[in-house]
Amino acid sequence: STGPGEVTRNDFPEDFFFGVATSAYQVEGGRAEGRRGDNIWDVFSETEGTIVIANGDIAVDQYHRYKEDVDLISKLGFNAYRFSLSWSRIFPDGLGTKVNEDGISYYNNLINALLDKGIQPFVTLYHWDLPYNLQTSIEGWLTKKIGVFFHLCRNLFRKLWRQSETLVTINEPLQTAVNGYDIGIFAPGRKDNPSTEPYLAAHHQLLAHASAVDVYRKKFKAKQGGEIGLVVDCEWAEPFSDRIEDKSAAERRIDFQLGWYCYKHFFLLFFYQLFPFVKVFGPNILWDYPKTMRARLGSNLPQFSDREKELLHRSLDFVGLNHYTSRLIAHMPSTSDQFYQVQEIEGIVNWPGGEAIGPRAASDWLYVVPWGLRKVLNYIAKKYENPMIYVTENGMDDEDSKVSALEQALDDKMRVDYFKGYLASVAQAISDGVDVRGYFAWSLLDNFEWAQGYTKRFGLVYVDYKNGLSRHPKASALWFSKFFKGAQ
Ligand code: GBH
Repeated sequence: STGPGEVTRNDFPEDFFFGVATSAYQVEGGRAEGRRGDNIWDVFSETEGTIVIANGDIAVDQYHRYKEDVDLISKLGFNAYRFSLSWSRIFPDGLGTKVNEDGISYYNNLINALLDKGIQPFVTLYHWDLPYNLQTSIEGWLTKKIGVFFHLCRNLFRKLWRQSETLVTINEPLQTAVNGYDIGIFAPGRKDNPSTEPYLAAHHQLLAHASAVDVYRKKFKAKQGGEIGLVVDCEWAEPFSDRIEDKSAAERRIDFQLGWYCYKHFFLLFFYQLFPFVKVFGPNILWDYPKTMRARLGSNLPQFSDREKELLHRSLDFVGLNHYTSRLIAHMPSTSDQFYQVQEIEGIVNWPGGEAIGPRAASDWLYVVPWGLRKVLNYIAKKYENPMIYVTENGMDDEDSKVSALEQALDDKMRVDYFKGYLASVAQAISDGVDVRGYFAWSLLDNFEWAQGYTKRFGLVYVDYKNGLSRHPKASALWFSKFFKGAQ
């Protein structure tokens, strides 16, 4: 087997995508420019008492430096860039009726700059920066009316789709549901109704996703080709022990991350569509929430109509997976209706003997466990009939306060080992038969790390916040360049 350090470019198919990823609010800045409307993070980061100690008003200024950043991506040798569109830059009031041409042209320019360099754009429509007006006027993701998302997508497809071939509707609906509506550490910062709101927010994200995919399929795909999917985040859940309770706790943990947003029985549905009369007598195989969730949440988990289930059922051309870390999971009786308690699980970072599951990065949730990625990839392949998968995010952070000199920041040995280990794990999954088509390192640049502000640095490229936001490739960025040239 391939151990860390032995992974090479030849372990991946020739047409494999190797990219870097970012999101609009984390890198763009230009808050007051180009007639961009406010979003919920603009307001959340100004609210006293949130743990955010900074904001994305300027961020790392990609709005003005996109050409420099595209050159950088190209020089390093990546062939794909995953970024997101700021919804309120294109529709300042979020409603999808009045298009702001300044926003459209910014993204057209970015996409053209990428295509000029032969870099494939992977466009995410929504990475957490909901137009503020949609939060105040219709309660954001809590109501079905958020289906105005539909209009957003329709217009975007018309204006931008032609130039980009891979589209993600929503980034990590789980994080919006849980951090936005259960513990409230992310915008919109709600935490008073943890037994209902996370499930409504998730439900409406799924419906918005499904209707966006439906429009895209009917109006654009036939003419323009391309592919569309959802990005889910999933840590690997390794049973803490061989006890049956711990094994099913670990299964449950994955249901509450992945199963919440993915479908099963794709081929059976196809068969039902060919022979509709069979469906009347056959088992109900339409998409639905996992049984483990229904059992614990009952009527707090909303219901789908059959039509919605069918839409969702065929809504993924690919699964986008964000994966950073793994955790040991043990059974723990439920103590409250909060998200983690409801699952009846406990996440543990030390093996029974006391040894850590892996070295810790800067963030307290991020342990380096390369073998976990191979396991998640195999799990998805097995459970969901071997779908096409992109690893849409993978990476680790350094603590800003521990960086005292530039040379030290650029010498990121631990990150080099992280990427070696995780890429080897992807290569192993591919030889296991998993259909992985691309891999994106998070992130191109150090950037605004949500509730952690600028205190955590995930970049392959260092951003000097005290020196004009200048960009400096770290050893890990240079490692990728050598990896692409086959000179390891
Ligand atoms: C990704 O989510 C996001 O898509 C990306 O925007 C982000 O920059 C990246 O992670 C790195 O965090 O209590 O404040 O420490 C991955 C799932 C969700 C994992 C939030 C960490 C804890 C936040 N992440 N979670 S905090």
